[in-house]
Amino acid sequence: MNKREFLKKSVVLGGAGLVLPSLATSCMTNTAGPRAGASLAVCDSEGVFTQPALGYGFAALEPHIDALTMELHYARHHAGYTRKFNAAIKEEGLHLNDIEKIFAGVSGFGAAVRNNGGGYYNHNLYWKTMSPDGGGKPEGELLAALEKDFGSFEEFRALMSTTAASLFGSGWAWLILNREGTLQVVSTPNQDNPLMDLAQVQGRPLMNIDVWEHAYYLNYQNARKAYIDAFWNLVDWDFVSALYDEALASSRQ
Ligand code: MN3
Repeated sequence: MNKREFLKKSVVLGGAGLVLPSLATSCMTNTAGPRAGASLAVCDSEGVFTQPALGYGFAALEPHIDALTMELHYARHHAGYTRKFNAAIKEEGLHLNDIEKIFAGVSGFGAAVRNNGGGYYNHNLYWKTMSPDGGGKPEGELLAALEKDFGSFEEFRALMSTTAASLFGSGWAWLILNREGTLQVVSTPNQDNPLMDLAQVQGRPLMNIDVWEHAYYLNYQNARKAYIDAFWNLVDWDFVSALYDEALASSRQ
């Protein structure tokens, strides 16, 4: 079997959930298998990180997020991070395609890996956090955990909104499962994320909200709070719940 055949075969096997030795093309997150988390970092057969398909049209999130904002955000900003992330990896001679391993050691790499790698991953999660069929509130285990750790779903939502609204400058607000196994709301500056070794609080991201001005300025101008209020009409709780289940499972390994 030549190298190309081996790599192709490995990708197929990886999708079936077999754990393989570390492969150059393994850009999935830690565990192989058909997981929601695997959609957050995708590679082609050459091991180049690619931008996952959006999954809905640019206009699908209207009236909460307008089509032009979505198009510029996905096709320009996010595409740019993706391109520059791959260039930065090449530049540093990194032979690491597991994005979680890159983030776990990101303080040892150049700023271009940190900023563009974060920009690549963070937006992958953001697009998945939202859906035209989203909104409402979660059910089941995730709802129970939110109630346990925040008092109620409404209190969680208020805390995440305030965290996003009060973040100074550009960055992200997150719901994470922290290392103690507790749900926590955190923010990160710029394109940092809670998987990075230099994050103030580390944990597994379950959902995020982009509060860079490019995420809302065309429609909401400086009214960040109005954008955040509208965001809750879009949250795909099925996806967030699937990530929560996977984060719990991996924390028990
Ligand atoms: Mn953005």
